[in-house]
Amino acid sequence: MKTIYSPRHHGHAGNVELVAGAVVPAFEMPSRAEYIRSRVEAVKLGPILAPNEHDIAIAKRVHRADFIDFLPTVWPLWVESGRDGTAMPYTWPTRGLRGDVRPQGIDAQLGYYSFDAGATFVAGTWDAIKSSHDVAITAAGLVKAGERAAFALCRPPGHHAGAAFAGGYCFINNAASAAQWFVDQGAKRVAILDVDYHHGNGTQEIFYRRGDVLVVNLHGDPMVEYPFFLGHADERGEGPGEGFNVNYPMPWGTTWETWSAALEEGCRRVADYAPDVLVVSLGVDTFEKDPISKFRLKTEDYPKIGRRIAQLGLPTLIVMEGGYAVEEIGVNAVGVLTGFEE
Ligand code: SP5
Ligand code: ZN
Repeated sequence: MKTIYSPRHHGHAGNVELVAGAVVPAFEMPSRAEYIRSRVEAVKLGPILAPNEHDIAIAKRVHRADFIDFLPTVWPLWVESGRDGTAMPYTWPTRGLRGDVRPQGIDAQLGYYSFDAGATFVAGTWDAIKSSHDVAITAAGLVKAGERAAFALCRPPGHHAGAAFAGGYCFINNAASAAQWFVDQGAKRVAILDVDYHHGNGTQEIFYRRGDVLVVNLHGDPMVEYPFFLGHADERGEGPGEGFNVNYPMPWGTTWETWSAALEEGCRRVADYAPDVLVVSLGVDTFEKDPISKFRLKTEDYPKIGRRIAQLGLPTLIVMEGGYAVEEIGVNAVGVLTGFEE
């Protein structure tokens, strides 16, 4: 399997996040991608290739144009306002406030275009976001050209980003944009299988009213787990999308036995849908030692995930999302890929 990777992710570095009322170094850090890249090399998974540049108009097929156009302006506006450090929002348009009027100034607009304080900007962030999207679309191109599978080593990740908001370390929804790209290239049906520990709220929102993109999510129960405000089992899609969104929320402490049963059901839903192509949102924050997550998958479980997904027999684009046990992220993520190839 070929891996698409860009060193431009390195510019998105030194960010901070809020944990329990304190400002701490962000869990989503550059070494994540480097551990994965090293492991791809160590196991000789296949060539590691640079992405091609793709028009950002591709991302505007799933995101609102004004949101995408805002992203490259954040850091310059932040600096213009006399700040440095990490650009981060602090106020959001929740219930009872106006979410339909775009206010002025960097603080107001950061809040308008996000749902939490978890998608922060430094000088190199926009370039990293753009390169991550290029990685996803380039890897999608390999699958479209006939490769059985390709690995998009995306960083920053994407699945929390919705049509007009960033959040949860995510800015552009790489998996959603790639899925839409397949549709625009002629795919009649695309399935997205999201195995990250956190619910892929952005992906769900983007495709919620569509029947041509099936979205299947396995994740921590939003009653107790981030992102808290989406991901329940009764969210099944709306209108033409009715029945084409499937959520498997699971409790803290979930082990392989329960998780793999949900994977089995999810894979059956994908198989019944008979898509032309599958996009996997691959997070390995389901790992027992993940510092921000509470499932208990073991390193030996990840190849089994890859094997089950491969059994679907579909052209498959694998897009990197989360995973914060940094030293083990390479072994676990690449474990899925080697399992897929067995
Ligand atoms: C792509 C992805 O996996 N995004 C996850 C975003 C999670 N943001 C919330 C982090 C909550 C951190 N809680 C830390 C507990 C440390 N003991
Ligand atoms: Zn996650």
